[in-house]
Amino acid sequence: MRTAFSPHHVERNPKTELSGGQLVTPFESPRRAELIKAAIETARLGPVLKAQAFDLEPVLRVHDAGFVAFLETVWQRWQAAGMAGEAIPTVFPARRMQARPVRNIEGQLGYYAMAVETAIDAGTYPAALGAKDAALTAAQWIALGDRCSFALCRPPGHHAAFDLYGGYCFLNNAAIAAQHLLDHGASRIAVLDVDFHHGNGTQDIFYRRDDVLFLSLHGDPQDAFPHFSGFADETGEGKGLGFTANYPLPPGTGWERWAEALEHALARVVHYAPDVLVVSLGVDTFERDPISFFRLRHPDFRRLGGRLGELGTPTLYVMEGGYAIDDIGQNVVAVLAGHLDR
Ligand code: Q9C
Ligand code: ZN
Repeated sequence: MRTAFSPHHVERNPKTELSGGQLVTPFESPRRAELIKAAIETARLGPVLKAQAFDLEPVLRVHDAGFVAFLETVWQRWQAAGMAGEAIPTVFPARRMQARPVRNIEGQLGYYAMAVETAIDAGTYPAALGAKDAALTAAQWIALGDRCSFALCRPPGHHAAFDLYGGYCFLNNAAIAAQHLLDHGASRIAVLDVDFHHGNGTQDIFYRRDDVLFLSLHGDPQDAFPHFSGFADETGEGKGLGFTANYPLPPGTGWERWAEALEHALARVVHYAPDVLVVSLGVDTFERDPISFFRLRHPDFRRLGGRLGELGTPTLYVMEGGYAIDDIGQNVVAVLAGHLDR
């Protein structure tokens, strides 16, 4: 199995995340990707290769052009406005206000943000471009016949919607890859999101479509971020009705209950018979994750990979969350090794 990786990820290294009313060192750190890369190499799962550079065309298939232009220019404009710290919004188009991308940079930050924990720094955009390159490179390998590949993306992507960033995400790597596969021969893609958090961005992008089946297992939005997306009654719209499935689960959920939801989701995948399965792989379901509340244990990640490998569908794994730094490499390797049955 090949892994695609972009060294540009290190360029995103913000000093701040708003958490519990304090500016703390971000949970989503450069070390995460380096530890995963090292664990894959140590486990000899296959080569870790530098991502190929793609242009913006595949990005603009799923994201708003104004949003991408905002990401491209926000840091320079924030600095030009004389702001001393990292770029964080302060005001939002809340209920009954005008949701318009006004010219002022603070106004634009509020317009394009879905959450404020995620500060933007000088290297955020180049890192986000590198993550999308990793996703597209690993997708290309699947299009050319690989049975399984891994996009070691950082920053993650699944909270990034058509025209929204937040939840540590800027470009939706999994959605960009899924659309690229559809544009290069696939007719149906299933995206299975096993990150602890609901993949609101991926859901948003494909909500009205029947060529992407989106399934997500996650902490109940009553209790967990992103709080306003991921309820069981969100099932798609228009011709996409029935092509979104959400499995919100309560605090303390362990393997038994989680695997029950997984089996429901996998039955839907098998019935849909996708050409490719894209897995939004977060390992923040781990029992010691610092910001999440599921209780999956290390061996459960191997079970997950094994179960996905049994489907026999070409599978693209796309890295999302996971913040238990001491265990992140081993947990990701467990999923991939389980899939490869080695
Ligand atoms: N007090 C991903 O896993 N806020 N994003 C958490 C904790 C943001 C997670 C609040 C969580 C974002 C890709
Ligand atoms: Zn997550």
